[in-house]
Amino acid sequence: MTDVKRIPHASHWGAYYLIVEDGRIVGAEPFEKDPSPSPLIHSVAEWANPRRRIPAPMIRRGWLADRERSDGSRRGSDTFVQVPWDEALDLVSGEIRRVIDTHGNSSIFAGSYGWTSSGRFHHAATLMKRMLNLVGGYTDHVDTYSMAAGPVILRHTLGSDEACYARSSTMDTVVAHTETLVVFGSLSPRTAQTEAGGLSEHMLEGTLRALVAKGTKIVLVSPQRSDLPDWVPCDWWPIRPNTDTALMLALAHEIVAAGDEDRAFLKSHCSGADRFLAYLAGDPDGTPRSAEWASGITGLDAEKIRSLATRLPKTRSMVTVSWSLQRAQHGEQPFWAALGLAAVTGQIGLPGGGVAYGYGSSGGSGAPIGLGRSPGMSKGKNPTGSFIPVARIADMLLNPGAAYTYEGKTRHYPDARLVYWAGGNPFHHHQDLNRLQSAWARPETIIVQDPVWTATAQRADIVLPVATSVERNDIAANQRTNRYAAMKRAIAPVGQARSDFDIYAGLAERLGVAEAFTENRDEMGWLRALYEKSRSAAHEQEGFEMVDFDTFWANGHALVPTKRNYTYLADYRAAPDLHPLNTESGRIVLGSEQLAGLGHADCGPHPQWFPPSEWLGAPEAGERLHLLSNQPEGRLHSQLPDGPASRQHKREGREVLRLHPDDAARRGIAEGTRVRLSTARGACLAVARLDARVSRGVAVLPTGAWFSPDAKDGTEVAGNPNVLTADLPSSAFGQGCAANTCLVQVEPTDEDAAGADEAFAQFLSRST
Ligand SMILES: Nc1nc2c(c(=O)[nH]1)N[C@H]1C(S)=C(S)[C@@H](COP(=O)(O)OP(=O)(O)OC[C@H]3O[C@@H](n4cnc5c(=O)[nH]c(N)nc54)[C@H](O)[C@@H]3O)O[C@H]1N2
Ligand SMILES: Nc1nc2c(c(=O)[nH]1)N[C@H]1C(S)=C(S)[C@@H](COP(=O)(O)OP(=O)(O)OC[C@H]3O[C@@H](n4cnc5c(=O)[nH]c(N)nc54)[C@H](O)[C@@H]3O)O[C@H]1N2
Ligand SMILES: [Mo]
Repeated sequence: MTDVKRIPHASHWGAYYLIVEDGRIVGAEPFEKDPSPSPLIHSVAEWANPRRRIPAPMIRRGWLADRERSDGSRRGSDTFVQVPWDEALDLVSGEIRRVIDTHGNSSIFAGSYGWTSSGRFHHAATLMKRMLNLVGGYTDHVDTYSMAAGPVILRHTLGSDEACYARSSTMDTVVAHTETLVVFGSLSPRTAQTEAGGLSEHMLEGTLRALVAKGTKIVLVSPQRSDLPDWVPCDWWPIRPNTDTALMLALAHEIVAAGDEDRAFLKSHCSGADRFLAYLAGDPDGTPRSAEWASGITGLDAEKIRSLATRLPKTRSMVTVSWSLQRAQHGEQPFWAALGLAAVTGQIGLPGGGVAYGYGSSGGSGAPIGLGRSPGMSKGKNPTGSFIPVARIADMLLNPGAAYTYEGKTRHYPDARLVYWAGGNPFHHHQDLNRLQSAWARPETIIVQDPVWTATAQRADIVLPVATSVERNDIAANQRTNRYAAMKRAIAPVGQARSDFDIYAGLAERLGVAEAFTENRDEMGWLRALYEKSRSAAHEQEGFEMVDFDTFWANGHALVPTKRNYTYLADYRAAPDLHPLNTESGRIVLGSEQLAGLGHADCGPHPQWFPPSEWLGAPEAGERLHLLSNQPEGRLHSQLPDGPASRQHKREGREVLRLHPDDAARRGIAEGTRVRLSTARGACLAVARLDARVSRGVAVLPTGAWFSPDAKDGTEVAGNPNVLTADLPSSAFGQGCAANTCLVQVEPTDEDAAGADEAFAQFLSRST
């Protein structure tokens, strides 16, 4: 008789049930309370497929022979030797010890950026940091690839970056109050289906339907009409990428020029407004930042800009800015300029008014606010205090000791000898991967802990195979969900895989800190303890009674307290002196003394338009297209590339490049043509799709293809945009990644290169 089980589980894309038949995952069913479940749940069974899994601990042959003196440039081409777990853990703990003793703790780079699984207990990077802090610490990273330039500038101008994450105004206030919603970037279930830690109810689609029903006026400012679902009527403004700041400045200028600005609000709630208004008026170069001025930069119609400027202060208006806008050179500016525009309308702190950052960028932004305390393991304290801005990894590896600036301070890169990565994929997430590849040859030792043979694991010295979330027990949670979800073990670990916790516990034992690391709890002991801590916090802080752990585990989910109908900065608006912001003036900063003092050429004392190094308005742009590498609809980044949700969006096993039919025709490209994309930094292949919802001059290639450079000429064959992008900082102030600033050559090709699947098969036969 077959044994069929329905096992509750969850991922960053939500809660669901795994249907398990005789120990095999045969399907997935959505969580019954999720109004818009993500199609990604049907890809989860792919974790069980051994094809991409790392079967056992593996050591690179050259490293095994020569250890820290091995030739790092062989990473990616050397073969691997399988070793028993005990030997692998001895080697890893030996390396940690050696590097601490010879070079100091800061020479261990364990920033380990990445999304890993949604489980809050087996969280790969947190557990690694917990272990390393017990032996003296490591070099960490700050900010994220998602968000760096934007939050950095907001910390200094709004006093906090929480408007971007846990504290943005809830979107129910937009439905109830907003009359004009201006979306810079996107507002789309494509990105909102995921949230770090997962959501058990996806609400954006319902919110959008409510806005449609109400007839709220929506202006979509984006190079892509598909950044808002087709069924949401809007006025589409196909802006040139990276020029939004100019439009925001012009809207502010026209409001001021018409005398419609809220003088009282600027005076009572802002500092440095004079500096900002003087710039709008034309200081210092005599160019007023008018609708005509912005029209020349953005490619938009000046009359339309002026009429929106008339409307914004006279209706309840909300400006929302996607996270993507600050993943660009000068990415600080659109976030700051949007704050300036909202301040000029005087609507900050009013329900449905002001500015929001990242509605829909992830499922939690704009969802009800979690009042509980999300369960999570403690990292402990890092005694080194050493860190780098997350996207400066290649700079750090290439230039140990070199000076750089960040948030107004001069700092120096540490001398990283050991790199330990768990739960992230830099050969997916970093820009200019060919440059990263050269930098990656530098460290003495690289350890990667992942379930699958990612491009990063392929380039490691020691590879530790991890059990995926479906092979262990955990809890999915975060500060924006209304329910914690049980992630129950559905199948036995594949091959010799072990859980992240078990791996670190084994290392902690070898490093003499086992008890401090495990606190004598096992997996289920920790889940119970973490859950009960959150449950008491809900009781003590909110008087909310969550069910006990056993009931939660039996049900598969538990409600947590949330707050709806929340307006960010309502308290500050009502009483600025009682609720001062954590800025230089205690007010919203529109003109910054700090930035004036720093004198950065690429981040000045007020929101400002700076032409990026690559954009369509540059005289040297020529025939190139502006490449946007957005989030893949059928995947989370590089994860589960063979699942049905991901496969559905590929052709020939490659990623699909979308471009306007006119741009395609001019290049002799038809639907389905194989194309070659190139910049001075690298080249990749993709398959063309013609799409009139993409603005002219723009090309869109989602992220997430497994980095697969062809052995002959290095052309990347799977369609990974990061061989094309530039590894430039947003500015000397924010140091964020600038993936969306990139001009590319696009041409048809009959290059008969291997596909991505063949490239992976070649790796396996060559290396293992
Ligand atoms: N060009 C361009 N590049 C970008 C972006 C862009 O817009 N354009 N976006 C950037 C952004 S916003 C982000 S957040 C990054 C994302 O970059 P990453 O977060 O690095 O991407 P993922 O593919 O999610 O990597 C997660 C890794 O964790 C592994 N994993 C899954 N579960 C477990 C587990 O339980 N334990 C362990 N140890 N490992 C596990 C997966 O196999 C995978 O290799 O990419 C950035 N890169
Ligand atoms: N399905 C899925 N969802 C995801 C993820 C995933 O991998 N898969 N990743 C998650 C993560 S880690 C993050 S950080 C968020 C990111 O969330 P976002 O940053 O909001 O997502 P993106 O898809 O990078 O960009 C959204 C849109 O911005 C537009 N855009 C790009 N540049 C510009 C510009 O200069 N001006 C204007 N006006 N528009 C521009 C593009 O048309 C793009 O489609 O998404 C999350 N959601
Ligand atoms: Mo992200």
